[in-house]
Amino acid sequence: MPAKQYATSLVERLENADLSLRFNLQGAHRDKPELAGTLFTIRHGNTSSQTSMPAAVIQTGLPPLEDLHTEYWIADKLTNRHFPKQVAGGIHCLEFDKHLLLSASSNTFDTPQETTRALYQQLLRQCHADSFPNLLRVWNYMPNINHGAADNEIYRQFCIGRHQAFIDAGMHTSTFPAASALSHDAPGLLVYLIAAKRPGLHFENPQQQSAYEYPKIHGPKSPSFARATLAPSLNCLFISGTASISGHQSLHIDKPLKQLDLTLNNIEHLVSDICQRTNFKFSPAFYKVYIRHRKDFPSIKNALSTRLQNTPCIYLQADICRQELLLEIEAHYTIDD
Ligand code: 3EB
Repeated sequence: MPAKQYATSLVERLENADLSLRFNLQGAHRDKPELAGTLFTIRHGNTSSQTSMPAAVIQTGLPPLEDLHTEYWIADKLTNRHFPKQVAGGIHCLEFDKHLLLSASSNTFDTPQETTRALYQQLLRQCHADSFPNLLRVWNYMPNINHGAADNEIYRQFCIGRHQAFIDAGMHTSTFPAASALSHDAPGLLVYLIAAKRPGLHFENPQQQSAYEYPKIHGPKSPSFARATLAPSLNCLFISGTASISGHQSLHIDKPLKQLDLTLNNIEHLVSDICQRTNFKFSPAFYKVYIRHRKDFPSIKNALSTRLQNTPCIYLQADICRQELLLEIEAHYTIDD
């Protein structure tokens, strides 16, 4: 699409923005009532779940590396939020202003390819049944992501199953959404996603090969995700899990701080490229930092604090989808007025 036409269509979309997302990170020792306007919360770690929370709660098995363990997703200018419900296949649904939050998990993950395909098929069926066919953002948390040799590795098998389900649902590379895929301490695969009536705009990073075009040395089916998805209807830019990868190659083996540097450079380059293409400005809202080894947490946190200044960060322990990667960072930006 020509740049001018593209910018115009973005402005139109923005003017139709339903709501505006905000984020707040919290730890334990919080006896405030639910934060006003909370749309849903993501609680990390196997903390005992609180009952009688009015908002939708998704619980992951990602161990937090410090006291902050809960993401509050807050909606300003929300006009309509349905009551959270559970539908066929144990899928949890929350509908809000032309968007759908879905989550589902499997009990086990012994056959990752088949389980992933089946879980995704159920989720995508639900999106279509409710007329929210456009994926804006997907999170994937699975047990033992690096177990299994070569192409039997759990992550690689997961990639095959996800791709099959996407193709079955009529999707292609141009509709793949921003995503993250990490290991967590739970027996099954947890997938949660945001889908919408209107499509988001997906972007690639000029410094990285598109993940869906990675060569086969990284697995028989390349990963199905975009580097970023702009969701004007949420006033939000979702940056996918990003790591120390240049082109398609992992760099800085065994050097966590160098990996951090390249990861942040990748994110900054991607965001400034999207700025240029769209003429929008973005402000960082929060970063989610996945670290493989607990011992690397203090030095990574120290380096990140200097570089990011006031951007809130949540730090979680997670194995990353390639054995040599020591960290991965996903980011959430809001569109400036
Ligand atoms: C990468 O850039 C690192 O399979 O959904 C990052 C984000 C990664 C999402 C996914 C994988 C995924 O290839 C890994």
